[in-house]
Amino acid sequence: MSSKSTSAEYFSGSDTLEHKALRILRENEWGDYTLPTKGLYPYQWNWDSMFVALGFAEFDVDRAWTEVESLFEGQWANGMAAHIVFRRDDPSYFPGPSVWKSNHSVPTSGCSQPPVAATIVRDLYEKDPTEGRERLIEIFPKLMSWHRWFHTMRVVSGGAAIAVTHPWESGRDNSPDWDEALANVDPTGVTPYERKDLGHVDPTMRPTDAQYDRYLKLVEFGRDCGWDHTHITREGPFAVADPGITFILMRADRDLRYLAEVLQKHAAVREIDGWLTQARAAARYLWSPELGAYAARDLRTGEFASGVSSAAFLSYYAGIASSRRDAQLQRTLDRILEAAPYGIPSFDPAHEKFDPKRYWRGPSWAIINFLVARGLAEFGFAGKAARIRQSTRAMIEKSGFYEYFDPFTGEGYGGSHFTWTAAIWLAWASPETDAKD
Ligand code: 9WN
Repeated sequence: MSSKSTSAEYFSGSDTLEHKALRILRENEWGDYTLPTKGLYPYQWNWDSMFVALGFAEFDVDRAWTEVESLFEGQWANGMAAHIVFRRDDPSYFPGPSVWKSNHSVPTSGCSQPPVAATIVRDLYEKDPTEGRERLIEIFPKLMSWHRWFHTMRVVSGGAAIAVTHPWESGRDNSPDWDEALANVDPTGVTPYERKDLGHVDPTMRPTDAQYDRYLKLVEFGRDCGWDHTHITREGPFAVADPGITFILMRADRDLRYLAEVLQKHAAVREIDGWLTQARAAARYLWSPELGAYAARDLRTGEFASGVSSAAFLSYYAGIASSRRDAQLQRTLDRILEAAPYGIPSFDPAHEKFDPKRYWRGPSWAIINFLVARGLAEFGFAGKAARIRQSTRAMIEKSGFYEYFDPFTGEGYGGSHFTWTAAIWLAWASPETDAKD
């Protein structure tokens, strides 16, 4: 284990970024789980927790496993690992458990989030296979049933790409990827509510009220049908094939398959192989020749999103290679990285909908940068991966541990003291991690 294990230092007031990052993780710990950041997000979020586990793994692998295990306290009987695990009611966030009404014994939201967990479990296991084996045995069936849920409940019949039925499920809430499909959600009659996020963050950095009305309307639709996920995906007002979740799940399937081999779970290996037979068809469905990139696609209309989001470049992370498409995809990526020194911008800077400040409509996010760069490095694009890593490092060095960053100036936006940014610093972006190269 690295010098990070000498934990006395991080409460000693040392001002190195490494110690600040460690403090951010510890200060946001809430027993066995960790908040994204106090105030703005006072509960356990699904993919946040998994990135946080990666950060913890740099100095406390046992605590990292605990973070993963606690997330699955919010797993439903049908397999879904919920996007928020509430456990209690906190007035600083809306919508809370009384709005979602999940009917799960630990109150949760009613949708899921990008399934990075199996990949991170593999990372934890590989750090210490001897210690990790018992924990892997426990968590493995939970990961299987969550992936099975995606492959059955979030696929529209005959399709291969994974659908999101709420922008919150994608983890990229107000991305222009959802604009057209969201415009078809009628917000009439939504129960009046008060936004809490605007009490924490400047409104120019957050989704609009019109978007929030539709987010809430979709929650009401799910709640009113008793969270019948089959019905929501097939008949609900919003179902969009998401390159983010599709590619993240594809990668997670491959890592889960590896773990199934480790545990000699032969039936599981066969089941995962069945899921992976859909991978190429899913990628084909999401490819837009006009955009020169993978893109979200409205499952109700077949229409592609109007522009390129950073999720387009997760195909490498997913293990998808296609020489013809990749040549075009690389040109698109080069163009976007050239335009934005603190890339990857979450949406194409050349597009009219790009906004460098507003959440998933332009800002650069450390977690996406990490995932995309990881995939690029695995496919031999070492220079580009290093460039994305350097710009992630630079924006954190410049501004601190913000939720997201201006892709032109590196200025930090949204919540501060943000745990996933701290975790990505510790696991991947800090100069200390150069030793791993
Ligand atoms: C809704 C916690 C979460 C992230 C998401 C991000 C944001 C929530 C919100 O914060 O979403 O889930 O209220 O804005 O978009 O990716 O997991 O950090």
